Amino acid sequence: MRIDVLTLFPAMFAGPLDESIVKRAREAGLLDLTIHNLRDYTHDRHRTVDDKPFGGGPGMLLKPEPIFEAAESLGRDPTRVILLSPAGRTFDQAIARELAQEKHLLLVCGSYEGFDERVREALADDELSIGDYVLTNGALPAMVIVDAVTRLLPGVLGDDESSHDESFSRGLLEYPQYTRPAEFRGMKVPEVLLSGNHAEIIRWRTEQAKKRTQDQRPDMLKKTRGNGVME
Ligand code: 9D3
Repeated sequence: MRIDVLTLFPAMFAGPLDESIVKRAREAGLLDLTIHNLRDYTHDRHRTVDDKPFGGGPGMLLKPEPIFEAAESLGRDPTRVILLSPAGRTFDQAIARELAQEKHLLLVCGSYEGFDERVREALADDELSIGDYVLTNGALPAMVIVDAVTRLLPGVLGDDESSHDESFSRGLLEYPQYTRPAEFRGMKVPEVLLSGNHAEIIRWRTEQAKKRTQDQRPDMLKKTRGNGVME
């Protein structure tokens, strides 16, 4: 899969996408990721990317020309152009699975300044937020989306890592887990896990997962169709 990211803050991307699973995916040629500086698509001396809103009002807006020019100069058409903004629909695992099917994404990061509406009208296929809190710009959201989508690409995770996602536990929070030692500072691992009784262990884990989900994320139980599979 190819992902292009358009941002005013390319330096923010150094680090998170050069580590761990995303690094491995890039090295294996499974992910072709390029970060582009929006300012590189301006032509004036001051490399202007923003301007005042027509009709007045506070703040500035991202000008349409550099964004359109960047999108057009990326060559082979992206299969999905996605704006990142607090006004988008909320990114979730179902959207991550959908995006992982695409050949080529273009992620356009917003900033405190919004987009000129013509970018939405004539360029974007989609507009995503990563949640209801205010960030300074769309760079972290872009990294979040690249990370979530990359681990779903075929061949990126080992069999061990990926089969877990398909297991019965999907749609529920993780059950409590323990490793050695069986007793640590007086805290004991639940007896059932040491019992070797597999049916009993599965029952215990399911019950614990449901309890924890009810407690921490009752909204997740409403979202499933009773089969524990996340939509
Ligand atoms: C005055 C209205 N503000 C919206 C709540 C303006 C505004 C604030 C912050 C516009 C852009 C931003 C910068 N944030 C993003 O570009 C952004 C974002 C976010 O702030 N939270 C969650 N997801 C995202 S995706 C892009």
